[in-house]
Amino acid sequence: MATKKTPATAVTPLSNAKVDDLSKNTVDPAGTHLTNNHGLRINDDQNSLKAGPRGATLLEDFLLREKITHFDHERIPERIVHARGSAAHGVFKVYESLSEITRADFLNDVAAETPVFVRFSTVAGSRGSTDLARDARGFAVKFYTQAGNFDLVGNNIPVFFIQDAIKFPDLIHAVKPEPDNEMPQAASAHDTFWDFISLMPESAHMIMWVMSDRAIPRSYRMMEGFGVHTFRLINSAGKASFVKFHWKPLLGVHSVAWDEAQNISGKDPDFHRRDLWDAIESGAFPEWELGIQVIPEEDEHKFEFDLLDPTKLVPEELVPVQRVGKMTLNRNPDNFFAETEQVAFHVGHVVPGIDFTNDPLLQGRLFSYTDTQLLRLGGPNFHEIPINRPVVPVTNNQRDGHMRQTINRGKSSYNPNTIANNEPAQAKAADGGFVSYSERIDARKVRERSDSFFDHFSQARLFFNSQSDPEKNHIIDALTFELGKVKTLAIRERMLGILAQIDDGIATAVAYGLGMHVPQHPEQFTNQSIPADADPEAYRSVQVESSLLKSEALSMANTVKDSIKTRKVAILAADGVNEKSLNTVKDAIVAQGGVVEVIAPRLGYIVSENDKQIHVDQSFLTAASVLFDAVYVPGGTNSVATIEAEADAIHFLNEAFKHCKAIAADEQAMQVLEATYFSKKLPPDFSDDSVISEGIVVSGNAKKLSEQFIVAIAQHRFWEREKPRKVPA
Ligand code: HDE
Repeated sequence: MATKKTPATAVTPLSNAKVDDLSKNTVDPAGTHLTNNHGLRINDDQNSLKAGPRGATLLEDFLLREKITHFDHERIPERIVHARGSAAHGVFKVYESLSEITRADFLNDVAAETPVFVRFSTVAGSRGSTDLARDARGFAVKFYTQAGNFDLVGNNIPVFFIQDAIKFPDLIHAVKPEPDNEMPQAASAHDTFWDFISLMPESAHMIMWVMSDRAIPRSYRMMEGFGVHTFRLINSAGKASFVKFHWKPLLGVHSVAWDEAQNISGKDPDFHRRDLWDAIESGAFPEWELGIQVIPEEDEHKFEFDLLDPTKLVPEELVPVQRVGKMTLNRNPDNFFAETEQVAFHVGHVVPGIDFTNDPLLQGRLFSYTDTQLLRLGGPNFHEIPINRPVVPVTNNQRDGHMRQTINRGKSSYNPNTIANNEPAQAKAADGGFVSYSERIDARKVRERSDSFFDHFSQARLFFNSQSDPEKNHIIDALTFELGKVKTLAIRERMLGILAQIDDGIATAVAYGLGMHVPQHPEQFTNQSIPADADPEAYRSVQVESSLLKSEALSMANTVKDSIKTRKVAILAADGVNEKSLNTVKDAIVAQGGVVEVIAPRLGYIVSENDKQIHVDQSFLTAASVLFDAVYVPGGTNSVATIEAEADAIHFLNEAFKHCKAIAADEQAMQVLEATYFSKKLPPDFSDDSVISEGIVVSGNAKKLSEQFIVAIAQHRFWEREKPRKVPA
């Protein structure tokens, strides 16, 4: 018998009904012998079976054949969109029963802790692409409720590019790498994408979002999530309300700079994946509140836009977001492929109390998500894969198919039947049976777009007008970058025509960067997504002015900035560092939940002025400022002299300054700051023992410095200094 050994790594102790369910399939190799797939113990896994030591290899070698065959089949098709993702387990709890508006049990029972599995993703890139691509992020949540699985398959952007599912393959073909040369990877900055967008003014609103910093998040943990479509909530009396779903991150919504994103893509393409993993491993569990905007059915036509149009959001000023529950991610997956890769989300996975609307994008998605799993996961039994199966029993008359796991007893696999007492029996609504909302429909069958879907610009404008000045600059820069990568001048020109219909200011600024003029008659750049026999006039965008000029929730400048939890701070030090100056600041940051790494010219340890060994986490070779939120230079004569002479350290500081991060220095380290580019950019009254505006803190008092530095780090970034104080780095 195998002798038991201690497992090499401890299994994360956190548990819930889904984690317990998964444990039935979890295997731990500790203390076992190597076997083949049929349980046969293997004696030699190093040599194939040969006719004599020098071969040839024998076809008889079933162990070799099994091992190689399995290996040959280890890959499955990656997701056609959202291929690159990371996921985690967690729980959801509702704050108060929402039974007045929905009968969904997990939104009624305040005692219930509903297990969730959440997968975040980019959209366009392949499985191995960088996390920091400019892109929307998927935010897909599977709730394992007592009434079956509910999937909220959303994005970090509340609207979408297109209004009708039939355009989705075109959109994705346009954004994916170009078909002749498979370039560029995970990027929209190329001709085919902008060609398509410039012909589809309905994408204007989404384009504002993906050109904003929302498309380059600091962390998955610092993103909002949105269900995008309008859904329905139904209460037990059968009364329906419209609903928009939101996820609000407790750490606030934060992004990186575009230059930084591009650098991170080289230094650590797994930046978001690592960030999520590390936060959960360290016990800093990411949290979001579930928000809902509830709209009574009778108010359906009260808005300036159509609730069924997925290119529109409902401004929070018009319908406030009620925070109704909290989701906490508290456990990393055990196995990436089995869980993160094989998880299959579907907007059609609903539970009693939640239903669809006729949003034509949502309607198409209801078809797509099952269809795609049939190919990707190889057959109709993907719901049996452990990560996909619900925590409640599945009993029906569906049978067989590739890789069937369930062993159904009995002779009956049909309904109605008498031989099995007509079981499994249908459930009455009162027993949890799902009843589709009986929406009244009385219509002609047409291929048409509703007249209410032709306002393409009012919310694009609302979004732009709601941004702070630095955010507006970033949108203009992003558009100039992306269109600057477009080679066909006519595409750039058409896009300037679209932008001019959103806002003259953006169009003029982007045109300047492109060395072009804003077209004189931008309205001629119209919708080209028109049926062959249609009158183009009938498909023309209509200009509508939103009665709301600004919406606070749309700007990240208004997000919460009250915490440094999980923020990464670099301490640049060398031999001779002042231990107190280093540790006082380090301890203060760690006490507030920040993460500190000491970066030195080489790995191992440095020796402080008072002969203490200080562990070095990274060297200047392995670290980069783009992987940190803030940087501190402690005192100590020799350490300061070494850092001042270390070009990589000065680059680190210049880059941190360029990316608007908080920077702190002990007053003894002033000479290091003076060696940077930005010393010339600092205000003339810059002196030690004072907080310098714009996120630079210098003091000889380590305690005071820590307090001020912590306030500065919590601000996330000092975007205001970006343009006036630009430095080469
Ligand atoms: Fe998806 N989408 N989508 N999508 N989507 C997929 O399903 C599709 C749309 C979203 O982490 C695919 O299992 C169509 C909007 C997320 O596994 C596929 C249309 C939103 C994920 C698919 C849309 C999303 C997907 C590919 C237009 C935001 C990743 C793999 C009608 C509300 C889920 C898969 C995960 C994945 C189809 C539009 C979000 C092909 C046809 C709008 C987060 O079925």
